[in-house]
Amino acid sequence: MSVEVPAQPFLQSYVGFDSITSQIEKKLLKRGFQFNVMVVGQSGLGKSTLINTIFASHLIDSKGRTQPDEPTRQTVEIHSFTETIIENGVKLRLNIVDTPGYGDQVNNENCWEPIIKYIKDQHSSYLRKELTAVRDRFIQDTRIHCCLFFISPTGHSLKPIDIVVLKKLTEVVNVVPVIAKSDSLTIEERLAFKNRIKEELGFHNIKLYPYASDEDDEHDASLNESIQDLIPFAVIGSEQTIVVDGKAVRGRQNRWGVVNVENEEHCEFIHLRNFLTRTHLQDLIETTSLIHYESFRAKQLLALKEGGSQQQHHH
Ligand SMILES: Nc1nc2c(ncn2[C@@H]2O[C@H](COP(=O)(O)OP(=O)(O)OP(=O)(O)O)[C@@H](O)[C@H]2O)c(=O)[nH]1
Ligand SMILES: [Mg+2]
Repeated sequence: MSVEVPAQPFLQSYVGFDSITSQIEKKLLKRGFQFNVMVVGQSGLGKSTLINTIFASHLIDSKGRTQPDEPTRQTVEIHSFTETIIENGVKLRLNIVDTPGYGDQVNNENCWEPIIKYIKDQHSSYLRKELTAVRDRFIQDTRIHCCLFFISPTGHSLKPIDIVVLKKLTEVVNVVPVIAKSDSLTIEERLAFKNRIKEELGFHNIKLYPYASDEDDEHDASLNESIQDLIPFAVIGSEQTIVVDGKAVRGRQNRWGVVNVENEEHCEFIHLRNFLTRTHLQDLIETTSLIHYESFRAKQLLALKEGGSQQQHHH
């Protein structure tokens, strides 16, 4: 997020530099945050259900299904859901982009292409607005700040197709893996699977968010460490409401009983939600801008320049 200090000196009255940061802060907080998340993964892993669960878990209107027996429809195209959340006077516009699952075609080659194209299109449209926008005008941000990658709860290993898609995604977006439908694994199986996935990701040299940096201060470093232990988040999604201690929450009936998705002993849904909407929100936005968007922009501008000089050459 870029912040511009007013060029005009304050002549009329003394305003200390010490107050500038709080002025900027106020301005930013008033404007609020636009935060765009995308869900990607094999078909039927509960991507649409988790989006619904995230929105329902906030104490605001959900546009999700109300009838539990209504069949889940397969997602056939990319579309997004937006909701504005206000917490302690800070406005957050949370936008979640749902994508069709892949993996059930005979030929899964290039199944990731529409997803990568969508991400790049958002960068491209932001760049266009940036190049034409009047200075200081607010640009609507549709760039994907975080991509949740759904891993099938096999308990064994990642699928070859996952490795391919992960490689493509990590080149253009912050990727955070989650273990889908983790109610099908016991706590022990889950832990073993997590470690197995981490090994595999390391082996294939897949660069996930948060990235290591030399510039990290102690605060960043400890923030990242605490989150690295949790990734991939083992999540459970549900479209059914259950009542626990008089409070309506999302839950699932399974062979051991009822799982409350908001119970931290059952699943890491709450950790994921806090990670997205509280602890790492600002950093995910900044990293998108500083790393992924910058690299896209540099390539585009270079191509433009080269195109331009080639044209001049012809004349
Ligand atoms: N056991 C279990 N079932 C789940 C969970 N989340 C979703 N399901 C079920 O899995 C099925 C598929 O869920 P969807 O949310 O449609 O999956 P999707 O990933 O969006 O599927 P596509 O749109 O085809 O890619 C539904 O019957 C859900 O009820 C979960 O956490 N645990
Ligand atoms: Mg879906």
